[in-house]
Amino acid sequence: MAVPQKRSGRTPRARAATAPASAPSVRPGAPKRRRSGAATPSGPSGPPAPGTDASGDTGTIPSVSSGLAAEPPQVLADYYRQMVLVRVFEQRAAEMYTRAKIGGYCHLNLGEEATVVGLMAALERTDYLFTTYREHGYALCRGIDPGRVMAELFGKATGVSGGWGGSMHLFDTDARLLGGYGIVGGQIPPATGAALAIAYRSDPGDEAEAVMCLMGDGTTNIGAFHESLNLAAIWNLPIVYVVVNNGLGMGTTVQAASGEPDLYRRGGAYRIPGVRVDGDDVIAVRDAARQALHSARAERQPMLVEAVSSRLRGHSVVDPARYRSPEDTERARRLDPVPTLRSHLIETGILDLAAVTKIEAEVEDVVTAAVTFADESPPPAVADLFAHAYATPVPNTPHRLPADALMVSEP
Ligand SMILES: Cc1ncc(C[n+]2csc(CCOP(=O)(O)OP(=O)(O)O)c2C)c(N)n1
Ligand SMILES: [Mg+2]
Repeated sequence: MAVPQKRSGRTPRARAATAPASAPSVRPGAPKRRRSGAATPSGPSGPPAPGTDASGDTGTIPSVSSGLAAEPPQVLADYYRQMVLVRVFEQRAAEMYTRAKIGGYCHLNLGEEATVVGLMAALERTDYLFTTYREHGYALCRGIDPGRVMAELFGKATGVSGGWGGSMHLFDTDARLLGGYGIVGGQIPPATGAALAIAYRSDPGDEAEAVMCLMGDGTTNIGAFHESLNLAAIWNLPIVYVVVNNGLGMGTTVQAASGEPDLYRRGGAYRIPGVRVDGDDVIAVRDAARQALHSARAERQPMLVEAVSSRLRGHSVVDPARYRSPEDTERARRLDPVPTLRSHLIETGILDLAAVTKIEAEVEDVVTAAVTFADESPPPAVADLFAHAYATPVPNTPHRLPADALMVSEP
């Protein structure tokens, strides 16, 4: 397969087409160019510069956020509204699960709202998003109607995936949300492939498309993570891998599961620069993601962002999280980004109590309307049972499958 070549000024497609067939895409042992603007690694005599890898080898980048203080008030108010939307939507989803309106698996973003909103604020409409099963909030902040998201959780025909996907498989090509994956790490190869497609079809630049691929901390131990990062590095793909580090992969801590628990450094083996950011700070998350996306779209430099966050509840709605210590649970509550931003808005006079309460009441109404819409929507039609399946209906009918042309000889 012809692949994009390393560090070409030309587009990958043009370069691949003109490069001699025998030319290796990367000279073995050739030093890679360090990303411009990256923090300079310190020499052997001094400590590493802030944000750099201790070995000075991976080209990590410093945080660029100027913090909440420099942010226009209306932007902060909008982010607060979105965080409250995620919070209330997830609380209501948990309630609907206990009422048996939602079946199957259901994982919530409770506690991760600042990370969710910050990451989605960094994306352009033209960017592509691949995510995990813990993705309701991302779909909402990508602008998908809350009613369609809730209807998907209910398994209704009006749902964002037609009721076929459920909580873990939200998908919307208009919003460029390409899943929602229930298999841990399942999103990483297709996300990397989407970045490869972008690299083939278009030139790098400030307006170019890019891919954001989300995953949890536990996912960095999956083989596909390493294979994909390696390909992204040698092919110069416009992709940002984001690790949402909530400290736990189901009940297993990062320390117990990861040989390198500093997850922003896990791209180091592939010379992919990484940055760790406070996932409870919506502005810090947005700015780190924006900077990483800029490197991806303008320089075709794949990047890794680690957002350190906490989840307030169990792994899924049915997990009582008995493996967590009371101190850990208490810590997560203390760091809860929603009341933290609320207090900041009031204390700094950006919004008064009445304005904050109004936002919260409006969001409650939006979520109530979403639940009503989902509840009153019809289930998918039985006649459509096999509409999205590659297999033929049972009993088998002689209709042609996508791969048939490869298997049968045409007359
Ligand atoms: C390939 C695969 N292995 C195991 C599982 C079961 N499983 C579901 S979620 C999960 C933990 C993932 O943790 P993390 O990546 O940290 O994401 P988080 O749930 O914390 O958001 C596991 C092991 C799975 N779904 N797929
Ligand atoms: Mg996790």
